[in-house]
Amino acid sequence: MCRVVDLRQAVLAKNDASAHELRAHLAARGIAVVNLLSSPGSGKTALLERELLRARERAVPVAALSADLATENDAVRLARSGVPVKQVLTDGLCHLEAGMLAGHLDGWLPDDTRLLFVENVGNLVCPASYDLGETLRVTLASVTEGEDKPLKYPTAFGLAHLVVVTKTDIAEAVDFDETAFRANVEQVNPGVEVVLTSARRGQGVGALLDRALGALDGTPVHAPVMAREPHHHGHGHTHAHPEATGTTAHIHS
Ligand SMILES: Nc1nc2c(ncn2[C@@H]2O[C@H](COP(=O)(O)OP(=O)(O)OP(=O)(O)O)[C@@H](O)[C@H]2O)c(=O)[nH]1
Ligand SMILES: [Mg+2]
Repeated sequence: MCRVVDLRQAVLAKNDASAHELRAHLAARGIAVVNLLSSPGSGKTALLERELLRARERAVPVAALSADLATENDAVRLARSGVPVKQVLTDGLCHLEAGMLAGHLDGWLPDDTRLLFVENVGNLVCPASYDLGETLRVTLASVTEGEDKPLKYPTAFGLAHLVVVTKTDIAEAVDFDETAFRANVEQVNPGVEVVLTSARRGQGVGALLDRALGALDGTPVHAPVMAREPHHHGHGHTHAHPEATGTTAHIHS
């Protein structure tokens, strides 16, 4: 008899269970989580720095957690805003997992927090498959990355509740085609909102805060067509991370 165990699916199924638990825990505490996903250098930290300052101005209790493979650079930048900030080093892992996040929140996240911003490890592949129990999943792309990225990373853009374009202040210099980008986003995630931002110039700053507070107050969050499907052990499954299927590991016994 041959039993086939799909390791990747098992890992994702375990993460889904932790995410489910964390989502319920955060909901009970009245906390919304914003999970920020993008390739390295898209401007996650830069935009977040502005959003945290805006939150302070508006007296919204927020906190931020940043994940990277190495360095505390982002936490140092974010901490200048004066809000509680934590840096997580992932020890080589290219994404955050729900269980890890839950462990880091324990004993750190202040009781009065309403919004927690999580800056995921910079890449558009691994983090896309891991639910963190977030209320809002935001996928960012800078104008320098090319209009085709939503098509190349359909899971990251397809599961987003909100898509953010960054660095619009340099859009002209790199011939960014906004119409083409929007059309590509629409292909993988029909109806999702696309917000244009420039952390440099302040354009679009406050959009993340507004959408997250809206979600906390009951404004319906966009429902992506590419719904996250439950991950099961074993074969015969379908799942929503097509660009990563080539890395699936199997054990035959
Ligand atoms: N022109 C311009 N540059 C920006 C803007 N936002 C960020 N940058 C620059 O882009 C570079 C990367 O920005 P970060 O905020 O560190 O990007 P990140 O996505 O957090 O990067 P990782 O955490 O390493 O994945 C920096 O040199 C920023 O100064 C912007 O709105 N306009
Ligand atoms: Mg960063």
